[in-house]
Amino acid sequence: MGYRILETDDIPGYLRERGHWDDVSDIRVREVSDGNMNRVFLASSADGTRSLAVKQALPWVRVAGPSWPMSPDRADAEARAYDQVAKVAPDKIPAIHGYDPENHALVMEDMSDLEVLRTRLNEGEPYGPHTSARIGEFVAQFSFATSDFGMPSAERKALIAASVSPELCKITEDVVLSEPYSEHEHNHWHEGLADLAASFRADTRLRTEVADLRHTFMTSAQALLHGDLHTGSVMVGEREGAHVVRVFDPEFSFVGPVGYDLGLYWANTLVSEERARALGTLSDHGDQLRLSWEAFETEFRRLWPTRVDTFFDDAYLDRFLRRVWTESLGYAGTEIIRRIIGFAHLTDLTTLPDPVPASRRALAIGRELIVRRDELDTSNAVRAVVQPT
Ligand code: SR1
Ligand code: MG
Repeated sequence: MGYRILETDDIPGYLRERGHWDDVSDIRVREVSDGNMNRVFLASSADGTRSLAVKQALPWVRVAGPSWPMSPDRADAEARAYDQVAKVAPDKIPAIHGYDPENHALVMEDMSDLEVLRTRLNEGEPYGPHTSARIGEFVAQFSFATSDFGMPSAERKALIAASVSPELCKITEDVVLSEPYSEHEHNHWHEGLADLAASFRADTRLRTEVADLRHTFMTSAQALLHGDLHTGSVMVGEREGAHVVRVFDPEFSFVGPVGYDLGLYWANTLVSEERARALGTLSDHGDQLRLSWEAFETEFRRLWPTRVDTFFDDAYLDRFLRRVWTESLGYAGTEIIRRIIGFAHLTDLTTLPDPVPASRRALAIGRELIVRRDELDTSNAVRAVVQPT
């Protein structure tokens, strides 16, 4: 039948065709699309006892419309990432009930009982004691398993070949790792930030450091990554008395530097901290970089004795983790900057009564993380950059 764009009314029939639901008369559907890229529908039974989510990639960037075409093959990358994570961290992703490559659609667990982490933080809630630890473990488990430490060489070469995602990587190379430092029609900013945007474009030291991070993004094939691990890609909540953390939306998944995933998460925690500081709701925000790193490092070291290639010795592990730390700081800086003067901004800042002071502070922090990443060797050193004097 070929690829067709699903509308709300198509979902009951689609779920029956795909073998997920027999009684179409029982299905109620609502569209809940929220991110920049795709459509999402929630289907539930009339009595509310059963529900599923359907996510479909459109042939364009959803928020831009058909003027920005984008292959829906990105859903293949998402399904592939979920397959890999399911082997090592199934408790940290939604249950996937099926992938339909013809329609680029995933049928998955309805997580509407949980809340997007960014939404919760924007409402003034704290992270709580477990969220960032689970994220650190997620990055460690996923990256270790898909690195040369956790996967036999030939299997990994096949994974690298299958996971090449040129179109989505190009988006990141452009909107995250170059456009914010050049004149580009995608860029926009609050008028109170125009001087900083101009100074970043003229900052040759900063541009060279970003070029280095960009080239590492393009060439370092350490592990399969989520690729867009911001606080809008994390759901949190309680189920049966337990704190639940689910990472979703890995459509930007590719084989790259592990620090890219940690760095994106760190950037978003640091921006959430600036929002909380501006609103006087600061709580545990300042602990999150440290907590996620400690959980990442602990889990990576716990997995290390299981490595398949033992030529990589313990001394190399220390060196590898140091490199991940340093690159994470650099990518955190690029994510902060692009979210303020690039294409896709963060509601953490845009919904502040006056976004300018917090955005200026965040931009300054982002620059520091990039240009001083080699010398910022502990979470306390990073704190000294972030903490107002
Ligand atoms: C055109 S896409 C802009 C951003 O939206 C996605 O969520 C990614 O973060 C991407 O960089
Ligand atoms: Mg997304």
